[in-house]
Amino acid sequence: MNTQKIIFSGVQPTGNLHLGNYLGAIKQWVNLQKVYDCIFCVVDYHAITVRQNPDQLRRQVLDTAKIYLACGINPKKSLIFRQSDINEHAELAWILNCTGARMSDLENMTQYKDKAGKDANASVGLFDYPVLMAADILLYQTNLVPVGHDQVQHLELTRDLAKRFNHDFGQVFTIPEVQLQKTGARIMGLDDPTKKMSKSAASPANFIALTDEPEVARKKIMRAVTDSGAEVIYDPETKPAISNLLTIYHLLSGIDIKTLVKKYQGRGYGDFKKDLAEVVAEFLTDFQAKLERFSDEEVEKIFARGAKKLKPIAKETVKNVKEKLGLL
Ligand code: AQP
Repeated sequence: MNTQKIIFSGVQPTGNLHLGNYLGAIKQWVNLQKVYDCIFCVVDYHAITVRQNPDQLRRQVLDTAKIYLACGINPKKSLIFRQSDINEHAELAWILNCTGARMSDLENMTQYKDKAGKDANASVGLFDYPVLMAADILLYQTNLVPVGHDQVQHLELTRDLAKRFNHDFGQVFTIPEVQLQKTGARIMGLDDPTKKMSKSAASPANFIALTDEPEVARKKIMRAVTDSGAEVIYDPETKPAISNLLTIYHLLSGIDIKTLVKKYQGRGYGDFKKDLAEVVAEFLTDFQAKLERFSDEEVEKIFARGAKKLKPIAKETVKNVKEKLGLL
């Protein structure tokens, strides 16, 4: 690693990665890797905060890395690794649990409230997930974390934990900044534009998975809920559904939103959706052709290389932390 900015981000290998994950997070990774030292993790320890089928999890870890590669992450430029290959993630999370994280911090996390709801059987891991995320980021002295909007609150906590530790025990951690896309940081569900597109949504009509058959995706776009009225207008407040579809169209085609609005003036939702369905289907066809090129063996080699380079950095951070605490 040289002295330039360090970028860290990751995705949970749970369910089907979707257009929200791509447009909100992974797409910006591809550009960032041209300029910075990037580390992209498949965060399997996060995945087990809810019960997983072991065989399926093994498969999804590899498939998630293949998605990174098919999206354009270059393993010769960026490091890709599996979180559980570096045990310092869990070790630092425990230390941060004890040194800076407060019950009140975690009780305020909206994602926990959304996911656990009133389920008394929700795991402690699900509650504590933001502290593990902080450990992931802080281990590598990360400067920038490119994520979707739903992770902003977790990033704030990461910054707080780092500041508290540095203040209470002495300087160890770099304070990371969040990096959001100008548009696309919050892609909404196709079945409900008031909630974000999510892998764990109750209905597959909520999302376009990156592995959806192009024909299936086409139908999902045609059936996506729309707003009252018939005009293609960009106004997320009053027209959340059509604004979300315009955002997806813009990000996949590169055509700016103003031009799209002009193009569909007076033409209604039908024409607009038909064209967007085509854009999405073309994107998926191209993406899935790339996805097929990567083998499990290749991914395992990329993971091994990532872990080999990153383990010493993680070890060094944990050593510094332990020294400050009197554990070494
Ligand atoms: N709808 C979204 N719009 C923009 N960005 C999004 N991200 C997730 N959903 C959207 C971003 O994708 C990255 C990886 O997310 P994750 O898999 O680690 O977990 P998540 O944020 O909880 O995503 P999901 O899809 O909603 O998964 P489940 O349903 O498993 O919780 C992150 O940068 C996230 O911001």
